[in-house]
Amino acid sequence: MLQQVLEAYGLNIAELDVETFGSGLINNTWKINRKDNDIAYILQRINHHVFKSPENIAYNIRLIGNYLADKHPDYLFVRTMNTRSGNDLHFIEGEGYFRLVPFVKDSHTVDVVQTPSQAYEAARQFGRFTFLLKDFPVEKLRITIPDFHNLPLRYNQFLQAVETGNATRIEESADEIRWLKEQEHIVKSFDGMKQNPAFKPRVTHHDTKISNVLFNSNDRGLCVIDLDTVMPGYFISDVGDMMRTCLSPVSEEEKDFSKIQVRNDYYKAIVEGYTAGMENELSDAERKSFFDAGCYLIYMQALRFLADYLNNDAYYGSKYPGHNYMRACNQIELLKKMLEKESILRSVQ
Ligand code: GN1
Ligand code: MG
Repeated sequence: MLQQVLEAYGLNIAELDVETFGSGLINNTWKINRKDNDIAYILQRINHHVFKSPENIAYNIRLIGNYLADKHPDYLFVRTMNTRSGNDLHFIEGEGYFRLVPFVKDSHTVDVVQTPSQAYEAARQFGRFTFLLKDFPVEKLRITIPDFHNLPLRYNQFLQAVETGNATRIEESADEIRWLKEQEHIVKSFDGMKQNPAFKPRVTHHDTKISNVLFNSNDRGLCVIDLDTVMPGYFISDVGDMMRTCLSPVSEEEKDFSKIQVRNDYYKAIVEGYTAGMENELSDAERKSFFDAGCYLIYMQALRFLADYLNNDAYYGSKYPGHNYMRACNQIELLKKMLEKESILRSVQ
């Protein structure tokens, strides 16, 4: 299969080393290294059960790439490569959709954030990406996953799973279900945010974990990658998912919950980095909502993991029994720690 894909790009598998790459849950990713020189590529198979129209992703990337090349030619935008027949996606019946991008030389990604300065750099890159596209007509972007960060809808999907999901799992999760329902006020707060015109729809990345930023050898941020979920959205999505994935020293996979923490210095780094990247674009109301952003996204992920567990792991899959239950409990713990720090974190602006 890989041989066939690489041939479409004019590459000969005999001249290449291929390794699986990254830690994403949705797409498959490989790093392709040339044996004769240090040129490398990243190959991805897009999960078309999740992204129902991969052409929409390709369309958005083309539009944004052209805009940035025209208005901000200095920005390092990692463009998708064309196949020999000139397409930016390669489809193989029964296998799916593939795309190839060049691997940026001397760049690296970070899987787990190590210092507040890395968090600052990452947040600045996500802010900068949205800032550079502030005059781009955001309504032209196609929706690659409808209602992706629609919290009320995610909450309803969770309630639905509690009604119709696996009965044994529902019983086992009774405490977590009750606690998540008690936090419904977060959904109300999200609704209020969406109705407030001070929150502007902008070009939003929607998957802002640290591993989606390229760093140079001095650990300075270069650009953002993984543009599958770039769509119209709100700043809370990007800031919130950074908080979800950077505030704690351990990830959503950690089973020892005593290691989960909300670190004030990383929170400050995200606020300052994002604000710097966005220059003066954030409204006062947005600037006051950094804490809420973290709560929205952590809560949303807890709902998504638990709903998936109740639905027999249909979306995220599971590497061991109870995996999505464990992930949901991890995110609940993170949200509890976040809520405990509300007053101190709200004072960081
Ligand atoms: C998925 O595949 P990955 O890791 O980039 C998910 C995100 C979740 C994340 C949780 C399209 O992202 O929304 O936050 O898992 N992406 C999609 O690890 O559902
Ligand atoms: Mg992703």
